[in-house]
Amino acid sequence: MASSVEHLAAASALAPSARLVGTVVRRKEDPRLLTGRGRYVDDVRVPGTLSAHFVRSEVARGRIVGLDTTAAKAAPGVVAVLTAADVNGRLRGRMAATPLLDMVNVPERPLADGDVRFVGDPIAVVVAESRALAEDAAELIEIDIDPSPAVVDFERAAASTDILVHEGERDSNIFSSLAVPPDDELASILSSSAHVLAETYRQQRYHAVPMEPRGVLAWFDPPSGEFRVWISTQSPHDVRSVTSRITGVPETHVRVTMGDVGGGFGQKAYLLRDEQVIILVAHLLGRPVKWIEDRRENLLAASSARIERCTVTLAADDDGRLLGASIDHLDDAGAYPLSASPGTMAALYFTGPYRIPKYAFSTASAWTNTVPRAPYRGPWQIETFAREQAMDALARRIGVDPLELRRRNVIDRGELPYVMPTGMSLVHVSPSETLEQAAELIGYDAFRAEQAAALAEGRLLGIGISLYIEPQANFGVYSAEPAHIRVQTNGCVDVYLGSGSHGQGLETTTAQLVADHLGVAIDDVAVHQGDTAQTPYAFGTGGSRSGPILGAAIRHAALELHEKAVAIAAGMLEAAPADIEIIDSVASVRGTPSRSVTLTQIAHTAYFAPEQLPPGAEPGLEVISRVPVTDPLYSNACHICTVEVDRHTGEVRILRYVVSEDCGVMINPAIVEGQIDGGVVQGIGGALLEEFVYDEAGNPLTTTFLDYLLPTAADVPMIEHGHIETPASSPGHYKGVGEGGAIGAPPAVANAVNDALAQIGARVDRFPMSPPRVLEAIDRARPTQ
Ligand code: MCN
Repeated sequence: MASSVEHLAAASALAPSARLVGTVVRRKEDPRLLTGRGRYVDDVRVPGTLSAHFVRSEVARGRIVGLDTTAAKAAPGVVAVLTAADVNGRLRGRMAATPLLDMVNVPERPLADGDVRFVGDPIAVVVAESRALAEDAAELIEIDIDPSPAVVDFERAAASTDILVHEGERDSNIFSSLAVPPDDELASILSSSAHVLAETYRQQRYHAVPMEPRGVLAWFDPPSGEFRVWISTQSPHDVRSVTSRITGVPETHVRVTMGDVGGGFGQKAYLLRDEQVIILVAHLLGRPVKWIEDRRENLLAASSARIERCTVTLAADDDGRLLGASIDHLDDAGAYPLSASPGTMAALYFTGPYRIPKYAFSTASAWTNTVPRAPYRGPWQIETFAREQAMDALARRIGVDPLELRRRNVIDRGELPYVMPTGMSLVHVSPSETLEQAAELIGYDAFRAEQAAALAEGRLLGIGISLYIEPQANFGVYSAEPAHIRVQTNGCVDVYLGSGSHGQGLETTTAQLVADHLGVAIDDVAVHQGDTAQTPYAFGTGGSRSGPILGAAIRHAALELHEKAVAIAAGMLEAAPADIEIIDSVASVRGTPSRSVTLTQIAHTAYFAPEQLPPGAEPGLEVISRVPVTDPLYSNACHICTVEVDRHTGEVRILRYVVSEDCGVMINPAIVEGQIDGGVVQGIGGALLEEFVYDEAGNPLTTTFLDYLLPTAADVPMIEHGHIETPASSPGHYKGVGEGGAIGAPPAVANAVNDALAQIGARVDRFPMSPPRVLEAIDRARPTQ
């Protein structure tokens, strides 16, 4: 991948001994994962395991008037057929994730009880000797549902009082709402400025689609009282807490292991409803029960995201300088969301990289008779999606180039800390530098000339920019991550992480940090993650926090151990600690390499000869660190892409895609770029291909990959990278990068497509921008003869 690095102040941010941090180190986990030696949930074998299969509603809304499981119960190999009557009464506590207990007010019920509320709502679970037998028996269950009109459209749901998703339990379809209305000054700015743009942007429903669907193997063993759970998750420790809470089994008796995870993208951040059913069923049966979601189920019943509407009002003066803004945001929560709306984050960060002095917002979230919403990579990204398209629309309105409009409004480094109108203080960001770097990398001005020449030949080329700030969640439980490092008695190093990788390459970046800051060879570092019996408590991986927050803890723990090892070595070598250096697990007196001891000898002393330790030193060589990172943490980036739109077929081809990213000090630039690329590909899918469609009655129409279209290698160009490294104030100065690609890409692509189409007076405002929609827009713009 092309790459351009501008180190602003990074050098001073690195440890003096840094050799691996900041360099491309090949991923330690790849030989295992690429040769099929990963261990996913379905690879776990426990003797006597039963298979579970869900029977789900085929109706979006209605009363269950008949449910006969007799024939299924008598089918070969069937151990149990369970419905709400068997399972729901066993629920001992709240189903919402622990940090969200105060934010989720959805009725919590494991299986549909009396009525169904979306297609895919689990009604019964068949447990049998094998998956095939469970699926066969499921066919024998007779379900009679008396359907009633469903509310599928979230904008209608928000206003509806005649159809309530949770009728009898909630008196409206509003899941949550928050507003800070405009004051008189802003109201006047928004009505009487030289340029006022008011436009509504709608995003379609699309899904996380992890390569490994959800899966859980739960085993409650009554004689021992032990509960084992193997699960594909982003937060094993919270799975443990929720398992304990819903079953009443003491948390000390619950052990959760996550193994390798084939992608989560937010869908696996919180324990979802059907996974909790499996845990309850395993508790009830006292036998190991496995459920591996199939692809159709994952599309139909796991979770959706991104289905949102945002009306943006932007006011600017004659020169295009932004004076004020307001947004009115609404999203679709689906029927049973177990997580909060991302609307508040979207509203708080809407002004993003621009100088916007006055701002107001309203945001709400509505229940609908559809699959529940869960977080998805950059859950709040509607703010970038709407703002960046609005910036292009405003530029067209004013008659300036979109790059120029951004240049006039982007926050410069000299203005930092910049207090956003919502009160948050932007620090350590570089929006204008990333804008300029991306414009240079793509050759913005040259492209404009190429575009004009192409138009003369009848070809439609376009260029699109998207600029954003990516906040990292670092409040409450999210502000600290633990790292436990143990130098073993033979000098090898084990690192135990409370969170775990589901594709982010944490084994590698963790080992890099430990190798550098402790002074050991990277191959001597083993990283363990995702087992609650081994690792310290952490909420889990999400919010792009492994780099900044876990990184700070790993670094701190390694430095603490380094200091102790130096003190022990100094005693052993009869030298001053200041003269000791540790490189590749050998401590020596600086300038006299022959005076040295190995880390093995140091560890031996630490564990086996405590009487030889320096005064006051504790025996052993291990540390657990949690470094709270509470200062604001923001990454930022600029995406620019170029496209060609085929005016005859409506097809969009991405020609080039450039990302200039600032995630502070990069621990591993290859992993950083891989994270960006993965996110960009998902964002391209969102802009051009992916959509989960319901008909008006709430029937899903896209439950296979034949009709739910994912981007393939042929749809994506090589992504080119530029980096700006503005150190954060946190230890190590790392900022997160995992979500940005998926945030920036949809509006960059949309702006490029509409930049191409603007040349013939056309505009697409429905997503994904599929060929028929592009053709329709071109047709609409064609002058009638
Ligand atoms: N990193 C780095 N230098 C930095 C920052 C990060 O080298 N300055 C490295 C980190 O050490 C880590 C990786 O980059 O190895 C990502 O770090 P970070 O940005 O902190 O993100 P998290 O590890 O916390 O991952 C969460 C984020 C989210 S929220 C989703 S959703 C997501 C994602 O990352 N889902 C993913 N990336 C994913 N990648 C894969 N392959 N699969 C998913 O499900």
